Amino acid sequence: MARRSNKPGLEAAKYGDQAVHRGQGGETHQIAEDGYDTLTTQQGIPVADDQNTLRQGARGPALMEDAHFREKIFHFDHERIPERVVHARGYGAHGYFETYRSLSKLTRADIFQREGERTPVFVRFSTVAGSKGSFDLARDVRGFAVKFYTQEGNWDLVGNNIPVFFIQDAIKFPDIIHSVKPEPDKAFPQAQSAHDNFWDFISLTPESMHMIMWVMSDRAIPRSYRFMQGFGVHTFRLVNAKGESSFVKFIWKPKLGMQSVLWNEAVKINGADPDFHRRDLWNAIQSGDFPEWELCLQVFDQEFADRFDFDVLDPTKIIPEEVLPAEPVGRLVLDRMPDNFFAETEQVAFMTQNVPPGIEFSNDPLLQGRNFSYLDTQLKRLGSPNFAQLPINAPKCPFHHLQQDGHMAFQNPRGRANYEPNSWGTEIGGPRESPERGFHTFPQEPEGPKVRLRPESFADHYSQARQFYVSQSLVEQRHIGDALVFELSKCEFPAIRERMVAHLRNVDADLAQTVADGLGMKKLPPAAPPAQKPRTDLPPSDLLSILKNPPASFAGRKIGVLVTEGSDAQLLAALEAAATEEGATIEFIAPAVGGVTLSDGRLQPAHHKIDGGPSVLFDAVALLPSDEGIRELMKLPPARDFVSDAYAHYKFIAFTEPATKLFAKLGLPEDLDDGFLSLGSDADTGPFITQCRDLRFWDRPDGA
Ligand code: HDE
Repeated sequence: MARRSNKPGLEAAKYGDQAVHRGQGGETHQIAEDGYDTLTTQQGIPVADDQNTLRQGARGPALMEDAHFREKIFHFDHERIPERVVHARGYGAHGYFETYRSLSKLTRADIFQREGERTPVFVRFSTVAGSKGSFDLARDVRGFAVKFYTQEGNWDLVGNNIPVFFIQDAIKFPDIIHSVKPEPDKAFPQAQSAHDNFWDFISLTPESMHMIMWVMSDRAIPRSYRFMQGFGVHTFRLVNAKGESSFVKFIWKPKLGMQSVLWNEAVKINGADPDFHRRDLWNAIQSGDFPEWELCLQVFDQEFADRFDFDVLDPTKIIPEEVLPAEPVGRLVLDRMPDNFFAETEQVAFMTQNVPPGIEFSNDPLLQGRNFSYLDTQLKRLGSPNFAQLPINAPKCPFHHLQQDGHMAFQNPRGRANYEPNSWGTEIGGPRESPERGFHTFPQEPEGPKVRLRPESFADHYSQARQFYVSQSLVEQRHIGDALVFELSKCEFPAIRERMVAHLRNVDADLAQTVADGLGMKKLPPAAPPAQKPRTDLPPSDLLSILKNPPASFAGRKIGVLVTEGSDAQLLAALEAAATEEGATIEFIAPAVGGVTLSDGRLQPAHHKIDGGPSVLFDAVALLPSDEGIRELMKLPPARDFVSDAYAHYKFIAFTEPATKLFAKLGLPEDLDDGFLSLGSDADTGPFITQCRDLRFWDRPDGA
């Protein structure tokens, strides 16, 4: 059991089998050592009995003087804090950011001055709509929030895995979020956009159409956090030491490439393993397979902004990389899980307004509104203006300010100076401003009178929605159509469905027709009147597609290997070796978790009993039953589901001959397609791994 200790100076900790627990600030704080393992109260008073309350007589009433009981229950009663109003469900990790080169020509930001410099980071991934206890594979945007602990203060790049947003002005944020959250009278549906309120709002908000294309695409059901891109979304500003400014968009690209799951898989994964994404990140980092992303910058000047097709301040628009390439400037590596979820992942407070000198904002009205919102929300959630003193939020560079007191202040400045100017001199007079080092805001000229007005340049709501759609492969386009049909089929009000199809007519005629057919709509509604005529001349951007940009290898992926009594030991060893060589992992699934005895008499323990390890949890499967094993397997419904799902989800399937009996029982075509690979006893398993690099065999006609 972990015990809390205040013994100073201990470097290593040991409890149970686990050793060395560093706190988020690097200090050791959960310690139990010989001679130092007595349970105490928070006041340090040793506890003699933690099993029974103090009572008057063995069967008598409890006594109010039981301070240990009172303290324990009091603390338990106060364990919960409000969950985040959005992005409540999340998972975080520590790591570092390493620069490829100096960007001093572009920015004076200290983090970008020196080649090869590493800056510590904490990253939190999240879903948006669901509450803390919801499932990982909701169809939703994913948060991708990075806190860089730079030498000139914390920089929070609070992004998403989608480069645009639903709305153009922060004043609409409560509305979009209310609409997607559980309906207020019913308190459901949880973590889902497939309901009337959401689509009602969307169908009345044409500016959301571009974002809707992304959210209905496979981007909204990522295979794991490790396989998704991240985006700063807004246009930001970089300012160099001479005070020269350029605009920038930030993009994170995963080294392992992008990958998503199918909707039918997502639904099943949520039942089989609601923590699928958490588990994936945990397993990867704990096994030393550290995920990496490259930070890429799209840098441009005012002249580019003036001639670009859309307003660079409009957060519902992207700048296609074919128009403006994104240059890699550094890498992010996540290499350490938090010691304690609550202390770090739950209490981390990201704020868009945290930018160090050299990085600034544009006038994007969504970003400006966010800068206002994030401070408020932290106070509500963490309950004290001193939340920046929590180790996960505190800067790792020296910091000096004259703010003091308040709830939970444990870093009040020493000495008599708590104001400035003062005449006490720097020794005892505290910190002073520094015109040289300090943050100077870029002196942008104001524009025009005070107005509540949406600029004309934000009026095109459909052209980039169309560009995204036509940039997708046919498979991906089909998924977008299916997702829209699924979601809108959950809307009870025909008028909402019709309004959506009316918008889709401005995006793409085929898509509108597909969705109308899927909804059983007898007649197409007229196209929605657009604020500005949609363009059809924007060229497709292949980089917007996941499938057109496949990964270079099967590294980081997982193969589910179904084994039975008597499975071929040699084959299994060969498969494991080939997978490891590729950087992929293998998990064994067997009729019982205790495992199976292989052909060479060796016991192979299983990771999963068959009904706890469905094929949706894996990227590819190998079915290696023996002659005797297949008979038992065929009697098990989960074994049948394992195979039929792998088939329907277009997965690559390696198999030994006995498995064909199961294929026949499931009614799979006798003439197996090229997504299947038969393995003999001394087979080379390399080709199967090579095949798996394509991730799915999309040519299968009867998939999900
Ligand atoms: Fe957020 N958002 N947001 N958001 N957001 C929050 O801050 C808000 C927006 C994003 O892992 C809240 O600490 C407003 C865009 C992430 O802790 C809150 C608007 C993008 C996270 C808030 C937006 C984001 C948040 C809730 C419209 C992508 C999770 C809890 C103007 C660029 C950070 C919290 C974490 C969290 C407000 C829109 C990303 C309430 C008002 C656009 C990744 O402050």
